[in-house]
Amino acid sequence: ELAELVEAGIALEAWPREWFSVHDNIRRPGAIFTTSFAEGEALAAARALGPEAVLAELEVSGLRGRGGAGFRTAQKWRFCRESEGDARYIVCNADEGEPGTFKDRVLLTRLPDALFEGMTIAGLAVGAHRGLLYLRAEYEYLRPLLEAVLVRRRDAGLLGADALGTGEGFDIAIHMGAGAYICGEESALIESLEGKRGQARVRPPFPVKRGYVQKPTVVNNVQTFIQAAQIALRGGAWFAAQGTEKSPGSVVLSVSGDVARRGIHEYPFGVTLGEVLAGCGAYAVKAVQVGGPSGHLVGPADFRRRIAFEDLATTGSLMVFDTSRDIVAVVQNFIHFFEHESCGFCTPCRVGTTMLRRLVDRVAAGQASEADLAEIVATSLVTRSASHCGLGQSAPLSLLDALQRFRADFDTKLSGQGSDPGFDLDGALA
Ligand code: L3W
Repeated sequence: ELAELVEAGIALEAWPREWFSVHDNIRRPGAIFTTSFAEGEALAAARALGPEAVLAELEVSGLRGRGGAGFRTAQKWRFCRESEGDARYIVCNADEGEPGTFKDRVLLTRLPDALFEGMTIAGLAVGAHRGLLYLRAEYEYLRPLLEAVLVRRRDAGLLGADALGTGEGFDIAIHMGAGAYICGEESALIESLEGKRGQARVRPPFPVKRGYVQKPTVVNNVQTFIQAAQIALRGGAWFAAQGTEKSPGSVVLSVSGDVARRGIHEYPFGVTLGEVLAGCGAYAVKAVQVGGPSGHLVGPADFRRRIAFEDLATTGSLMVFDTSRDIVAVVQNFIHFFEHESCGFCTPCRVGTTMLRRLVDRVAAGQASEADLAEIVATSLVTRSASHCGLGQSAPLSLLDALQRFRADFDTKLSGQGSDPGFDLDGALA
């Protein structure tokens, strides 16, 4: 249906609002959905400020990357600006592949001008003249809409020969992904942009030093660019007025699962998990997967924790499971995903995810013993510590959390057969 509307050229504003399910829980400074701006407004402010003052506002804002890791945006942009190179690049990571996460899809759909404006401002701040939007293959239906926005911005002089306002140009091209989850990792994404197979590079050097075609490159998430544009327009202090000291601004959460109001919920950082669950109409919650399968699986004991980089860190999603859910089935689904998406480059991830998938399948089938649980833990610890990139390092996290917090779900499935594990399972989990 959505694809048909795009093809028919029906204006975004006319699309049914409920399709986006955006629940704006805050109308305060820093909120992303309630503080959009007119086309060109933020860029005009950035042109007037100039690169140094834009970076200074970003520093004051304390903005941290909204792709998950929370690296300080001002620092990243400054590193790139100060790196040696005859060309620099701005890359937007719109490869939103984390299961349960769909905030960037909504942002791309609702605020595409703000995104391109943020990328252009990044170009101005670091001295780049080319931007690349790496768009998830599954979001292909958004491409005509985004291309149309690019054309309009070129016509308006907001992209093209004098986009930066100093006689210097900036333009943006869209590059489609091909469906690989690994390409959400920034260095694999860069490999993919260069036409190579998506495999994570060794970092350092970080992309700010050697990124796309070995040139200094800023890679940021969709939301990070939009918020940087808002900051250029309204100032760093405006943004830092909400959230916590270490996590300024708001968190935009994709909420799915056993809640009454699924969709995008925006809250100031520092909100407790329990407050968000209550706000979304969650009921009889047993577990919440925070930050997608690569994040952590938590239980009611964690509901008082704060969503912030310094506590329960996520910039992405909450998957809510009520008391009717079997946690073994949940983590079984996750480990199948990771085995499928492992790029196969390094042994700990390639073999580790396969071993874990087989073991969890055995538990789910009622064929496992206590020794298999011990094997799950031992294999998880190796996969977590020895994998080359974030995919393998995070693949076993939910499994370890599940064994720690929801052990009863595993124990009821054990066959009662098998040898003594000869392994301190609880000690390893602790
Ligand atoms: C310069 C240094 N730059 C770190 C930069 C680095 C990157 C950012 C974060 O992602 C999470 C995890 C995954 N000099 C630097 C430096 N940087 N030190 O800061 O880096 P890092 O290493 O802390 O995290 P990471 O491995 O890049 C870890 C998730 O991010 N992830 C993200 C996917 C995001 C998308 C999206 O936005 N559409 O798909 C993928 O791995 O799950 O939670 O920029 O260069 N000394």
